[in-house]
Amino acid sequence: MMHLINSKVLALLSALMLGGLFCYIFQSYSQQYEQPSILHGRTDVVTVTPWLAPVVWEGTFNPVLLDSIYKVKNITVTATVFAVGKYIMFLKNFLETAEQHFFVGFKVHIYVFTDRSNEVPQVRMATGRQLTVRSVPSSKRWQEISARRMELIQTLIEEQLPNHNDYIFCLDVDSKFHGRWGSESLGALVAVTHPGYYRDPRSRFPYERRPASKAYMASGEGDFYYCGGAFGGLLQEVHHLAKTCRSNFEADTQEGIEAAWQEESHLNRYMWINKPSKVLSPEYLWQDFKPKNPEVHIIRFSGVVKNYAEIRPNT
Ligand code: UD2
Repeated sequence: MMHLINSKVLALLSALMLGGLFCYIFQSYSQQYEQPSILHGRTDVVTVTPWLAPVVWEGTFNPVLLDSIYKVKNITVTATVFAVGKYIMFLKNFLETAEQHFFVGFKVHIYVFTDRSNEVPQVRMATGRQLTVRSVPSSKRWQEISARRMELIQTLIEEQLPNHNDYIFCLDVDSKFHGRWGSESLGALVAVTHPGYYRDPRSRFPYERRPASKAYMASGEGDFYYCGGAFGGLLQEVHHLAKTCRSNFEADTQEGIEAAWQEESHLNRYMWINKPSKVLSPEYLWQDFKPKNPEVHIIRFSGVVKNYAEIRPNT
């Protein structure tokens, strides 16, 4: 009798275990996630541009689903960051927070461009993530440091990054990650709307307004005002962007012109002509000194407060 009960209990337990195993396998392979809707979603913000590029806001995407799409593609995400002169002081925070939030679980390669290689902090990086330090000359003008980035990004892509199916993001160093920045941001050409201007009419955007400049934007032109501090996309697209902005910047220099916001002005002209295929909301580059607006549910990356007079080589 006892023997019979034992075997019944055993059979029941085995059935339960098998059932659990089946559910687990079924769930992992069937990729179950919340049903998408074309009727319900965020209504307080615009989530698509008039040229039908997504505008990425919290609540418009499923991170687990997106990661599973890009994981199988085995992509590498490169990030460039410049830390010239005293800006090296921002690098530790940038790198440490990137470890916590920037493409976690993906292959990431960060290139640091600096004139102070010996001051690059040691930051522990997870498996699959690496850092390369590149030496660049110092400069007496911050405008030049900021603007020369396009040239160095162009050369990096030409010389070091032959796999054109991969992605790159070019980021300001005086910033920190606070929340996820991941596969939802991937696209052919990606721009971030500037936190200071996204509520303004285009007449207030600080575009370059002199017709003699190659960054010129006439009144009535322009979609958004984009940040110079974060942009990216497929390597071949960003290569074209960097090459064009660099060549326009140099043509301006020949004429004795420096655009109002250096390479940011050229980037804005470029994005007006070559519409970004994905637009990132100001969640992707906020500014620490700005209080959070209600439509911003999460700040993912933000510029730290800095004393320009103290850190720039010139004023
Ligand atoms: C804005 C843009 C910046 C750039 C600049 C115009 C944002 C958030 N920032 O910021 O990307 O377009 O206007 O030129 O959109 N740098 C050094 N050493 C220096 C000076 C600059 O390494 O001495 C590098 C560093 O990576 C820094 C970047 O250049 O993050 C931009 O310089 P910035 O942060 O001083 O420019 P800012 O705040 O005016």
